[in-house]
Amino acid sequence: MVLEPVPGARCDSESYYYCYSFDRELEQEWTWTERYPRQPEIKAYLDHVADRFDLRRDIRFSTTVTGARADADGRGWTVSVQEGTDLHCRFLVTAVGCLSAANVPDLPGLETFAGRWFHTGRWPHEGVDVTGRQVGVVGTGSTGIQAIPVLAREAAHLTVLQRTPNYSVPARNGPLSEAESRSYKADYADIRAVQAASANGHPFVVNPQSALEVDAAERDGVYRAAWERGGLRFRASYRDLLADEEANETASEFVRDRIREIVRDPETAARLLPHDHGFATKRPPIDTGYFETYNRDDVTLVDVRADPVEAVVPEGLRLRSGAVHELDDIVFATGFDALTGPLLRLDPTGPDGTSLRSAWWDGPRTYLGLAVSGFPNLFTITGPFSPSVLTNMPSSIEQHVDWIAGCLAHLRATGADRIEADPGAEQAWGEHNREAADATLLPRAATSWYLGANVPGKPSVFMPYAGGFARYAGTCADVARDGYRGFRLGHRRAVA
Ligand code: NA7
Repeated sequence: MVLEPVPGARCDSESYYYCYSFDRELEQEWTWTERYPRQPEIKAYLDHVADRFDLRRDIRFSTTVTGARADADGRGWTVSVQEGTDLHCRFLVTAVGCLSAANVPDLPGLETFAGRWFHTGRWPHEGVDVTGRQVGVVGTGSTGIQAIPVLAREAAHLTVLQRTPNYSVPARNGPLSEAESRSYKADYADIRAVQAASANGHPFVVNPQSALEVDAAERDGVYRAAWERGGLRFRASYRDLLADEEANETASEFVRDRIREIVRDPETAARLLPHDHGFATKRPPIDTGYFETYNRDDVTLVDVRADPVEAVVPEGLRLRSGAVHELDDIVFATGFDALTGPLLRLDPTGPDGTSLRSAWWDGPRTYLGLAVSGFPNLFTITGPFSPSVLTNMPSSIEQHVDWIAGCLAHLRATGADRIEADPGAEQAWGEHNREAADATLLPRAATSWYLGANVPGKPSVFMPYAGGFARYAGTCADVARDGYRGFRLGHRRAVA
């Protein structure tokens, strides 16, 4: 069977809120078919939105931006594209995504591999057939965990090369009934209000209790119910799961117990037990039959923390010990150069000739994750130090788009043609980010891509804003209300 798109890939927010909220009619007319849809359904939705709001006439498709440089007076940008001539604009808004720069391990010998290799972030549009093949998967993050059960069913044999054992909670995916669709459509006003007031842009309330203020039996009941319900809501079982190590350990151990229960071979189960970080301190995956897959005879789990992948050889992957895993196909589910990667690959240049890459040599600096000092008239949707990947992404994207649109309207109304983040405001925002992250357990997960740890040589900086979505959106609104506090606005002087 041709696996298209990426095997098993689903969004991990539920469909009824992994969508736009700006139009009440749009909410009512679109009906999702599954709790967690596949890429083709999400694409069909986006096509529908593009047509419904007549957006295509403003989009140039199949256009690769190769660079952007600010005008010397900081009042405009020249954007270079691979196809055609340069473009000029007054304001440049990047929407390059947080997880779009594929992280392919820099392994010697990749070009000598006799089989096929793929990165999940660059899966061929026409799909891939792995029927009857020896397949290796490198990586057990959200993507690997979703792909592994599907690849195992199709391949002759699947070898999973795991560096860091991960937690996962069942997604409990399934079709949405007519009654469920009617119910969420009827409740949209309330759903959106809960999302707006939440820490993560999800429409559920975090249990205000501490995991430590109830006895073990009650806690077990709460976790079991959350496990059965499935999805990211498990994380909302208690308010302190991401703030207190002891509280977190109760959830971590609950998931470890489920792994011990599901996986029949005790050695494999032991290898799958997460031990170096707490539940949800790295991005928490949700899955469909992930741990169960290790009960198959045609699946092998290899620990590449103890014995790392050292090279690609024509026959497959060679580990440091010299062991070679013979493979027909290698699937790198090795994640992304997150948050900063897509912006640094664009590498805009400011009015004084400074590139973003040199300005961020030791890590990102932004004001609100929306703007960068030294780069006037540039806005970065879901940039570093905004809540972005810690939230339901559509919520964060809409909040940024609305804020930027409001800012542009303000500039136009007041005759300003230049806006730049103040370096002092940017520095204070960076410090606030560090404090917000340090108030949680999130920076303690040493191998987290939130910290850039998955990309060799990347500066270790906790990149998403951990202070919560509602609080962040409130701050952005206050900044605008205070006349764009922390920004320098410029008006073109009248020519005498
Ligand atoms: P992730 O979550 O970054 O996972 C990547 C996985 O690949 C993770 O298990 C890594 O281990 C592993 N990895 C990366 N490089 C290597 C090398 N060189 N050798 C062995 N293993 C390696 O990416 P995903 O695509 O799964 O998910 C990204 C996000 O997309 C997801 O969270 C959703 O928000 C959507 P590590 O843990 O670093 O030891």
